Amino acid sequence: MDVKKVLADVEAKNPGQPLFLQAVTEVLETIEEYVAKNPKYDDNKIIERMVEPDRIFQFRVEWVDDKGNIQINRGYRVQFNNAIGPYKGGLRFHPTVTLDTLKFLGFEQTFKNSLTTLPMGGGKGGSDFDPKGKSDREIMRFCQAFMTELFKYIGPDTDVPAGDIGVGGREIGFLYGMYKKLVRENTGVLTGKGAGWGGSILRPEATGFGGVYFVNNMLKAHNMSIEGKTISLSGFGNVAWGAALKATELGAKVKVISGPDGYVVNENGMTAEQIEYMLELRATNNNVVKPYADKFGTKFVAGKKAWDVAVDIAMPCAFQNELNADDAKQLIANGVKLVCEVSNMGCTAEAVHELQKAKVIFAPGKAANAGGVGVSGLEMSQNAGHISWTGAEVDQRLHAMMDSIHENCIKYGKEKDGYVNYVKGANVAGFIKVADSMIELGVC
Ligand code: 2IT
Repeated sequence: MDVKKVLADVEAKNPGQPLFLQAVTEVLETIEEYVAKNPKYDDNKIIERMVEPDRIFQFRVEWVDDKGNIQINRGYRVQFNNAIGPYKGGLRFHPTVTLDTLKFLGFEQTFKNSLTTLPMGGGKGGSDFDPKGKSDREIMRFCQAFMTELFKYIGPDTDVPAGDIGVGGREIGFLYGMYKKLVRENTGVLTGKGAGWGGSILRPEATGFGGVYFVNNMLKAHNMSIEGKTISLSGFGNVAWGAALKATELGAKVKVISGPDGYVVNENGMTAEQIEYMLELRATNNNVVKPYADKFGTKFVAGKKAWDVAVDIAMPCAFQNELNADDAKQLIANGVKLVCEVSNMGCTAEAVHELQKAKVIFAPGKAANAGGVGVSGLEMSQNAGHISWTGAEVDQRLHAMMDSIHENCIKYGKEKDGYVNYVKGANVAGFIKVADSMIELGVC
């Protein structure tokens, strides 16, 4: 594989899509060596086939706001690769969403889902709809309008969406309600459903819990423990909430959480009440963290990122490219031991380079946040079997998935000097399963 040529082709064919190009570049650069050693991949043009999504749907979503005005948004579903199972991946509702965003996320999802050990292909969807400042009824009407188009392209064995930024349990409820009305079926076509109507126990916590299990595995592999470690989390949404809950339970101190407006400092870690309040904050649809500081009397630093504060562990849990090279240098100068992306592509390529150069233990989102989609896969299994597992059963399977991903990262990512390149490990391991399946399935 001539990486430079493939990347030049991807750039030429996908103009104005820097996020997609960033995601593809990271994968191709880290799997290059493995692909070169195994000519079957080039013989079957696997790379060229993998960087092209299977298909993309784009549609108009029209709905009426509380004032009676007609609103128009754009909706998408990118079905990226279904070699190993039905398309699977979240829906993002955020004003920055473009086709570029969803192609990068769908591409990442293909590798991540492969790592989970479950048979799930990669997909992603969403809209430029901005939930900020919207009433619950407006959110409901938007979700219903979105589903009147999306339902044509999805199905429990075809494509199974879930939540992502801006889409949580409330939105999945409104989406699923409309889906059921349209198709008159109760199937597991969406995951992240409520526990009373087909959802899996632990799905809301799964991304954050899985992220912390992965951090724990990384620390153990480097003869350290999570107990007593200080942590900064960006965001206060579902992912940061789950991470705060599990990290605190395991004896770590969550020192920082943040929002687009700034960050708050919890000098002694977080209390159960403070962790619970994160959910309330998200439900206000205001997207600010300052009310947390007002409520609990903690320090609030306006307009700054979480990465300013000295901690042992930094976990980006909010948005792509939220941690850049300067942030990485600041964290390194402050003695950070480990950086774990829990958001998808939370670090810029330059930041990853800085962290790896300084030999900071670093994990990419597609490995560390796979517990979310992993438990979505478990929700699909429960729905297909018309059964529900206990929290303990789901947690045990989540643990097993995160352990497997960590082992694979070590297997394919350990370098000669002993440093574990988790990015390379995750990409190679994720690639092998999808690529080999594509070969076995033939050109079709
Ligand atoms: O990025 C992700 O893995 C998700 N948003 C979760 C996807 C899913 O299908 O649960």
